[in-house]
Amino acid sequence: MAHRFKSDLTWSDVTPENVFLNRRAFMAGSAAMVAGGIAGPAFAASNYSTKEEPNTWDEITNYNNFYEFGTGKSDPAEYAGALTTSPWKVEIGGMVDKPGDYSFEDIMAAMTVEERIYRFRCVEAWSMVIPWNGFELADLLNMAGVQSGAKYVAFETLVRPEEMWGQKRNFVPWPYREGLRLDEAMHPLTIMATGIYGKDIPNQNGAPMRLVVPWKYGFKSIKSIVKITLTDKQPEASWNMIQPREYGFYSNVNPEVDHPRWSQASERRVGGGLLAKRIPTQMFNGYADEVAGLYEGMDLTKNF
Ligand SMILES: Nc1nc2c(c(=O)[nH]1)N[C@H]1C(S)=C(S)[C@@H](COP(=O)(O)O)O[C@H]1N2
Ligand SMILES: [Mo]
Repeated sequence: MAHRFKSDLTWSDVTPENVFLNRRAFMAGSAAMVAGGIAGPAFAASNYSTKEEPNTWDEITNYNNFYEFGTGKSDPAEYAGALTTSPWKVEIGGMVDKPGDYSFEDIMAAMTVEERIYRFRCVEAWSMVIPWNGFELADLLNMAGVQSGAKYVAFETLVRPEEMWGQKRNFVPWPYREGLRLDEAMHPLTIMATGIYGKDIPNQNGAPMRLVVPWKYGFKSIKSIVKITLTDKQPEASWNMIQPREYGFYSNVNPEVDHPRWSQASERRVGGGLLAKRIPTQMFNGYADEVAGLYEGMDLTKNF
């Protein structure tokens, strides 16, 4: 079992609510797995994790954006239970050596799952801290074999209006789609999340597998992915298609570039209460040391 990051801190160290896993049982379990050489999910914390206090399970799973289930913040929690997430397959295609349908089980058997506690900043100016479990997207792309001409990665969410009532309305041109430049997709901070707090990711958060790109506005982190395409052209991205003046292809978190209709200089941390003081938004959502180099020489007000 690969273990690429030294574990120094997990969510159970930084959260007051030790409700989902008993830490001692967890440690004993990992030790047994290592000793027995049993392959299983490893939730070692990585040195990419923030030490900020994570939001609670209830906050993370009841305040969501997932327009396939409605546009209200509590709609996904109310309606996403209708989505069948097993069996699940992801079609990986385009400029790859091994195109095809990959089952969720086969993907999970090949990937190393770890914990990443990331800040998450929605373009609407609310934010959370979320203890994801997931694997690096680079590992999945490498499994499919990225060909040398590929420059971008395109992602699509499933279309299944019988289970996703929002798709009977034109909230977004379906399927919800997003894209990354290949170097962004291959960056070690970019993960496919499959869990939260060590449990399977709930439907409302994008089961069984959703993208998390922590230095970009939340809408880039596309949920319930069924298609990944390697391409040499900049892919279509839903919010960029709807209103390109307001939602750029890059959509890197940037406190100095306001949304045309509101400031991006500060944010409301969910759970702080409505009267809580807003906190300053950080460049690249606090991940500048890791990712600013990807955008060297680019005018970030033009390439917003
Ligand atoms: N398929 C799909 N993915 C999506 C969305 C959506 O409506 N549909 N909303 C996006 C937005 S705007 C945000 S802020 C995040 C919210 O993720 P969360 O509900 O897990 O916090 O999901 C993103 N991914
Ligand atoms: Mo968002």
